Amino acid sequence: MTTFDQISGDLAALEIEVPSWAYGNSGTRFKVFGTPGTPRTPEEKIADAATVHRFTGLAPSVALHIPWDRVDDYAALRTYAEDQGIALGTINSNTFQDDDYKLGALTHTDAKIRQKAIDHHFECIEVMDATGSRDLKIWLAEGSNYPGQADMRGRQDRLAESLATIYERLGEDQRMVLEYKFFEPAFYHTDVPDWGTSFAQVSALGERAAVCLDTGHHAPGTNIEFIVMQLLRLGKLGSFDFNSRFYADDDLIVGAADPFQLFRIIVEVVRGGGFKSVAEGGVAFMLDQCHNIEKKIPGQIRSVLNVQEMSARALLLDTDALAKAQEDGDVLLANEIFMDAFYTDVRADLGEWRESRGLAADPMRAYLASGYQEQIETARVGGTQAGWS
Ligand code: LRH
Ligand code: MN
Ligand code: MN
Repeated sequence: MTTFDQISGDLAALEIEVPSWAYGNSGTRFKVFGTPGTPRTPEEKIADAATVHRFTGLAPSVALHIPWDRVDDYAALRTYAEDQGIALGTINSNTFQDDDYKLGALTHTDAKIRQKAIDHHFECIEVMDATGSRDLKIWLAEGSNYPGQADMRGRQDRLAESLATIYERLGEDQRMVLEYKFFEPAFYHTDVPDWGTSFAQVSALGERAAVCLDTGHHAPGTNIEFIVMQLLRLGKLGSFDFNSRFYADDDLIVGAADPFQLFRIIVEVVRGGGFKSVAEGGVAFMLDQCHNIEKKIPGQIRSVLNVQEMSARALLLDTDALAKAQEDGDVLLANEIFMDAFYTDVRADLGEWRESRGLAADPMRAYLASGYQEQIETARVGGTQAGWS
């Protein structure tokens, strides 16, 4: 049996990047509900992200989305974040909210529009230079709605060319991660619909390009941990966008809909050697979520705690005993060992572990008692929309 003491060192490597857009108002295409205290500026989003880190010790960086978080002076934004105790993380490009991109961006048949989309990515790389960010994350909304509408093959070729042009612009210490999604907003075909396409595209680019796996971007029933295993095996799992879903890309709190799936995913990350700090080359853990009806900061606190809890359980898996049971062909024992780790209640141990590191045993209660929520609700009026809904 693995004990909690044995895993506490590994657990300390856990870093979860939070998305700036989780702090803005968001919703569905039916309604965006305003939430009191919502940030009005990128700085206020960063302050909220820093608050999540202060209470949990788990979220040392915040991802930005350009243009949602566009500012005049990114170096100043970086200093602002560092003064708050966090770093600016992944820079997300956005080619899904411009009329010019209705029929495609990096894949468009018109070279001028492709260049415009490439230039946007060059701008993102300049932002990264100023913010000190390592990763450029690309998610493409492009595809088609009707059979025959587009030449899927030609689009794939243009995509390869556009990505290569962007990749060449990256600095030595920068990476590109290419996110896939099986549908939405395109409903017939999507240009990067699955891990295989993302893998093929990033493999053609080179060492510093990898796949981003958003847990909400697969068909229901997909064995996501198999994909995690395969990408780690191939050395191409760059990052996660964590969230949970009941139906499609619901962007609910990670671990809320299916904690067992989150556990299984993290087991494969550990198995594949990816459970390390980002500095040591681990897979980047990010959240990509929205809090449409719940308060945003507590929603983010719950999310990072869920990841921590499932990470602890995954680390507790007795891998030696499991390997033996697997080799012996002992189906039921192997499954029992696996489930034992999943069913272990780590909450009390985690509480003590946090206290030993100067944090509150229960970060959620500590935040709610801190007065921060009341303070922002009074001070901020007219918070911004996250941008995508
Ligand atoms: C697309 C996506 C992608 C975007 C984010 C806002 O569904 O997952 O990562 O950048 O949502
Ligand atoms: Mn995503
Ligand atoms: Mn998504």
